[in-house]
Amino acid sequence: MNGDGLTDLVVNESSSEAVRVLQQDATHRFSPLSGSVMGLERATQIGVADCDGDGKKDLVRLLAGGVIEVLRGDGAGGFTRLASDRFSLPGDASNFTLADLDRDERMDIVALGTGSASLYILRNRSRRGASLFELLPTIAAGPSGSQPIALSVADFDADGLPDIAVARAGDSRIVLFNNRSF
Ligand SMILES: [Ca+2]
Ligand SMILES: [Ca+2]
Ligand SMILES: [Ca+2]
Repeated sequence: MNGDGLTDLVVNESSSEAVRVLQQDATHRFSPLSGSVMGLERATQIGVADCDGDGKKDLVRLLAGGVIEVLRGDGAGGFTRLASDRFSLPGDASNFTLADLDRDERMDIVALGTGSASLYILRNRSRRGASLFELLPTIAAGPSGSQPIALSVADFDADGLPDIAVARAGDSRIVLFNNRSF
């Protein structure tokens, strides 16, 4: 997170509703990076990716009400929170994954709708210094009551495009969504 070549940890603290960055030193010990703790709305999940292509890792957070918030990293372990870096999904989401679905080298967001059995995709249209995610049409992840609970992205048919797998608790199935959109 601070560009020193050593992998750091980002911790989503649900008790204090904060994010904390733990930096690794050369002896492989982790210590809190000063100024890295942010008082935030509670997030159910966080992810790390360089969303705006400036070479610095950003944080992606899933908030209640189906809101995705991007905190832009400064490359030194600090993050900027801007009101314009929030993107609404059509409904509440239980979890998300980051994947470059259209292979434009910008990480897109795939989220699983809560209760609605829906897949939500936010296509990354960000430019350097400006986060922008465009909501694509919702995809049905299964019939109502199929309870999708987990998703994963990988190129399952080896055509070079990442596909989406959804695990459903209601009918005990794993369903593949072949990427033909891009
Ligand atoms: Ca960035
Ligand atoms: Ca992309
Ligand atoms: Ca594929």
